[in-house]
Amino acid sequence: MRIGITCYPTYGGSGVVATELGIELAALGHEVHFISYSQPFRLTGRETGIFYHEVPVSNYPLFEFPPYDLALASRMAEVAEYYLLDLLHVHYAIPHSVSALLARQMLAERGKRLPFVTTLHGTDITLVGMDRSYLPITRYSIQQSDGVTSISSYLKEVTQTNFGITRPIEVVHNFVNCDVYQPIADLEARSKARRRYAADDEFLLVHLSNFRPVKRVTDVIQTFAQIADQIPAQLILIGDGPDRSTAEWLAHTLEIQDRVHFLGKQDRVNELLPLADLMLMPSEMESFGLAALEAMACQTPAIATRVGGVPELITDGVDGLIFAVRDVDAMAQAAIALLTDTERHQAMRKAARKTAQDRFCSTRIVPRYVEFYESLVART
Ligand code: GMT
Repeated sequence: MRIGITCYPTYGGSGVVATELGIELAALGHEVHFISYSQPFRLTGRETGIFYHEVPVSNYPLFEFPPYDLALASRMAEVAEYYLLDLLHVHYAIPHSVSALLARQMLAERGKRLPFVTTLHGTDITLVGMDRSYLPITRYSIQQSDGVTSISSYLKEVTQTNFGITRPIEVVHNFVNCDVYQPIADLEARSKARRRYAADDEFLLVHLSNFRPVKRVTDVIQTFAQIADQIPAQLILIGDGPDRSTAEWLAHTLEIQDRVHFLGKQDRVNELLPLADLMLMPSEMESFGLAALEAMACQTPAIATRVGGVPELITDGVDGLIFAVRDVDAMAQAAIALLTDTERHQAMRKAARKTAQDRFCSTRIVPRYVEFYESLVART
């Protein structure tokens, strides 16, 4: 098939899923065309079967807000026509779904078909989408999509309830490539790489996010401060965003700055996650929790919060631990108890990898998208 994909190309879960999906589809022999304002950050531009089409947004003194949505719709229609796309798959409803709807209408007028799939990722529904200025148009474009998928059952229910969506929504969970995200088999190589951040007798914890308020990065620092007070430990934080400086300030205030390493945005998180013993993901909301899944595939279980779709990923006490949002004390005590119980920790590490492999590997999930595309193209 020839598939167009639009996503936010910057750091964020929806862009990661869209990019990884494109890579997997191309590996299966499909032709994938990314249409976005810049090249998705996990692409090199040299992948076979993947093409990137930039959306130029020209400015004009009259435009206080350059209309990206319109430029995107035009580019979608052009690319679909020139490259004979079978369908468009847009990730994150706002504004991508609306642009796809316009592109479909533009082509329909000229007798051409361009069905589109909208995948809902989370904040497009739970935060941004609930804003009154976006809600009616978001609802309309979801309703008008030829196919809609959601990354968790939780998000499907929220979309149906809060948006009054009546059309079918297919749940297709987030996925991970279990060959790319895996434990480091060579233990000596792992120890060597790990020594960049922690001594052999220290535990290593990790956090990975876009440092938005919803991620509660300050809870990561508070939790870690309690852990480091009781046992030897270091923390690496991967990513960047609005709450980074507050987190840095807090690390200094709590006098743990020497044990907290802010790594910023990293391209190859699959090389860092397997170095850690435990992930901290104390989010206010996660529609799924892709970062935890990526860590689990590397045999790094997560301490997370009982929110959104997280319980669809983590079975509490088996392949991770889940707590109430803000319960920093409980998360810290649980982390200490787990890390100091080698047998239980090892069992949880193995269970985490098993969950990723058995339920969320790209080899299981990506074919579901392909089937979904095929049924949609046959129907429209
Ligand atoms: O996590 C974010 O803030 C980014 C956001 C996005 O849409 O880019 O991530 C959402 O999509 C991910 C991939 O589907 C999910 O795994 C995340 O749980 C979800 N984030 C939230 O719901 C806060």
